[in-house]
Amino acid sequence: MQSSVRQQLLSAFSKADGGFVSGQALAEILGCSRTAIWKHIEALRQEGFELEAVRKKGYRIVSKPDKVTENEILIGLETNWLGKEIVSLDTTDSTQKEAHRLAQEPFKEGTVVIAEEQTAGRGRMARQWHSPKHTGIWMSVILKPELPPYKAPQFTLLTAVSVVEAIREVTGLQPEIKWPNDILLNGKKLTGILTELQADADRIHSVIIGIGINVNQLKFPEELKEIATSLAIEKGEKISRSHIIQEILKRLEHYYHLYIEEGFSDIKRRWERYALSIGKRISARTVTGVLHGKALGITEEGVLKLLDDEGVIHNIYSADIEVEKKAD
Ligand code: BTX
Repeated sequence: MQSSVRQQLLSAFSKADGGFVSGQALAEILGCSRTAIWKHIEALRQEGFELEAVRKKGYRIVSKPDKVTENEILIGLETNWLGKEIVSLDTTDSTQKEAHRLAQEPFKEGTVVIAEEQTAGRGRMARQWHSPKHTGIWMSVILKPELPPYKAPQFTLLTAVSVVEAIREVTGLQPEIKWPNDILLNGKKLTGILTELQADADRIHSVIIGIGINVNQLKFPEELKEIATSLAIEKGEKISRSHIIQEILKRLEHYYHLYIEEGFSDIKRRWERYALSIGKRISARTVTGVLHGKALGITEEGVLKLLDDEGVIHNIYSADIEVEKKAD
């Protein structure tokens, strides 16, 4: 089905909010015959949408498929531009890789790449990200802010705030952020964020934000068992992936505008509210060694400030941190 026709059709059902829309009304909105409408409806059914057709009333959506297809996300998506272009893949090596390729084309900002499965999902520093089929959210968002590259870490923090708030909204669970890019539930890793850049020395061309969320997995491979969790495990029920994606995209768009127009302070405040390590004693493993001390907070640039036992404040740009058991 052509993308614009599909968007119009889904937007008409979205506005009806579960109610019927007559074939005549759909034909007028889409500017095509009622026979053509019927064909479009059949195409949606093929994708897993359950649609009821009642004579003299028209059509209504009874249920959406539990897939993260383009249509699934578009229906009910409350953004103005972010995620209006969705590239949805059944399987791919890494959505980051695909997004990097697309970012070089004259693609619109806000394109989202999403996959049901990644065969080579990646984390920071060439680590692997386990991305099994149909269970998680594996997506990459392309943004093109006119900013210098040193501002890029802020996008990780802005994304973390968006993800935490989306999860709170949909599930009522209260995840915590572990600087710089993890979101945890009950001390276990639920989400990883990977912010990558296409940039020259002074200017960002594209920010590619990779978001991996464990949603409906009920078990993990041996090596992740002790450290990973999913929303379904924590909540005890299956969670709609597309609903979470919609809520994330809505907030990402909002905080992105807020950031560009008013700066980072509101987002920083929210981030610190959800962060688990701030004010606590931590150890930070950097490439040059391990630092111990109290996490004071983050700067406007998203840099972590650590006060060591000699009273020296360190700016930490990249590290893996652990909250130490000993009270400060
Ligand atoms: P990270 O380097 O902070 O975390 C990677 C580490 O997390 C791994 O070494 C492993 O210990 C653990 N891990 C791997 N898979 C999982 C999982 N599913 N749940 C919990 N822990 C896990 C985090 O990097 C950034 C991850 C971004 C993933 C997204 S998915 C969409 C996009 N495409 C892509 O290839 N990467 C991003």
